[in-house]
Amino acid sequence: MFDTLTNSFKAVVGKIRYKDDANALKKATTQLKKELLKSDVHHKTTKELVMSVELKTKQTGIGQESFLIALRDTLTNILTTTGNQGFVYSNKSPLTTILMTGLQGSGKTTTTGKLANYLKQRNKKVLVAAADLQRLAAVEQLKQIAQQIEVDIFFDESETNPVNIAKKAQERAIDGQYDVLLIDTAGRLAIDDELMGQLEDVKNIVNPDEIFYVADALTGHDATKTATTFKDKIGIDGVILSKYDGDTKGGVAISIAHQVGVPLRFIGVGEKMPDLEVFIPDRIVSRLMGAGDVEGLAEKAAAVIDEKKAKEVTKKIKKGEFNFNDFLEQLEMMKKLGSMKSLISMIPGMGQMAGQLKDMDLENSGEIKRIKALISSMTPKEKETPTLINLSRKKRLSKGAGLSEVQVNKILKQFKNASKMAKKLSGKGGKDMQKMMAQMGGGQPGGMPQGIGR
Ligand SMILES: Nc1nc2c(ncn2[C@@H]2O[C@H](COP(=O)(O)OP(=O)(O)OP(=O)(O)O)[C@@H](O)[C@H]2O)c(=O)[nH]1
Ligand SMILES: [Mg+2]
Repeated sequence: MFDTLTNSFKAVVGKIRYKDDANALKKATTQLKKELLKSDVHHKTTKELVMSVELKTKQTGIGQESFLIALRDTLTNILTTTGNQGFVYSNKSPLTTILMTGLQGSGKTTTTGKLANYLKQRNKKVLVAAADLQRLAAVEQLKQIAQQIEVDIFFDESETNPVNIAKKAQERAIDGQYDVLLIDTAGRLAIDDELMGQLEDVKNIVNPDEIFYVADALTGHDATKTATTFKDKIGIDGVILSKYDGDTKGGVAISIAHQVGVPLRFIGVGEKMPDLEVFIPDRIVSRLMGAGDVEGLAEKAAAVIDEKKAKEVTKKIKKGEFNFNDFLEQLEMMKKLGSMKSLISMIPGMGQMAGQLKDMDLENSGEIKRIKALISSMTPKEKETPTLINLSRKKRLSKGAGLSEVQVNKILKQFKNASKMAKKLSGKGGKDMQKMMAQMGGGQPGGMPQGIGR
């Protein structure tokens, strides 16, 4: 995610070897400037950043440490823009209304789903509204997302005016005592005055607490330009940078808030619902400096892991009662944590590794698909009591799940090993559930890296 930038910073810092070496500082700042521009950091931001780092380093005496501190402070300053951070609830009413805006295909609908999922995990009652009537399949797309994350949706197929949809959705949200209403709108070209006018009308009728602009990271500097246009035309309170996972340069995230004058609130780091990260400047700086984001990781895990369930499972393991239903539940929980790659980059010192790692896809990994197929072919009794599964049952399962007997045996063995190991681990206080997950998630190669998600 941030690995290109982190590597650049490392290389730059490496230029300063001795104390008070003004020449080396000059070389370092020159390279810093080059690297930032190459990463697509806006040229104005780059200039300010480099000047500030140079000045601050000189103030405290040239050296690697002072340079690092200067870089850290400057980055934090640049990323911090006046305005809200993360998701902020209304202080005017019990309902928080958010209007989602952005260009065609920028990721509005996906991000609406991701935000809804993020809020749901934090125990909020969320309603999403399908106010994109421009594209034929738009309502259907949001319906599918809402169903997938189990969040309520408001749509009205007899309605042709998005303004009315937004209004009705808000009434529904108030009546239904929802905490948050997210209104997904039609994609538009910045120059499309008609659509912009429509957005303005929606804004006037629902009076949203915040307007989010979803910017596609892959459009580079254009993301900054279009966000500025939207800010000037209708006013925005936050930017969400989508598709950051595909952005190998990464610099847009550094300069967009600074240039637009609106905070970057979230970044989208994949196509799936959990692939959304809250953008808190000092945490991001920590990641940029290769120091990870322990706070963010803990917060993410706390939102996803059900403490009560985790305890129940630990108990079962200790008693040797861990079964296939528990196994599936654990897999689902892992899925909710989102992309492995982004999780790993939050662990101190692991940023580098995340860059080399091919992302593991919990939903589509062949291994997990096979495990799921096998378990879903089991009878409820078999799921509850793994020891029931004998040779003839194995044969039936292999046919039912479309797997070879070798594959079935392999999975069952993995499960057995995992339960054994889990039992051992839970004896030591039940802390190392993750290691158990690592065993289960695919056994040997391609399995989950150990010790993640604590
Ligand atoms: N890799 C990746 N893909 C993303 C991300 N966010 C969105 N996408 C993909 O981008 C494409 C467009 O996303 P949508 O959410 O439909 O975009 P939209 O802005 O609603 O599009 P319109 O409604 O047509 O304007 C889809 O294929 C999404 O899966 C992200 O963070 N990472
Ligand atoms: Mg859409």
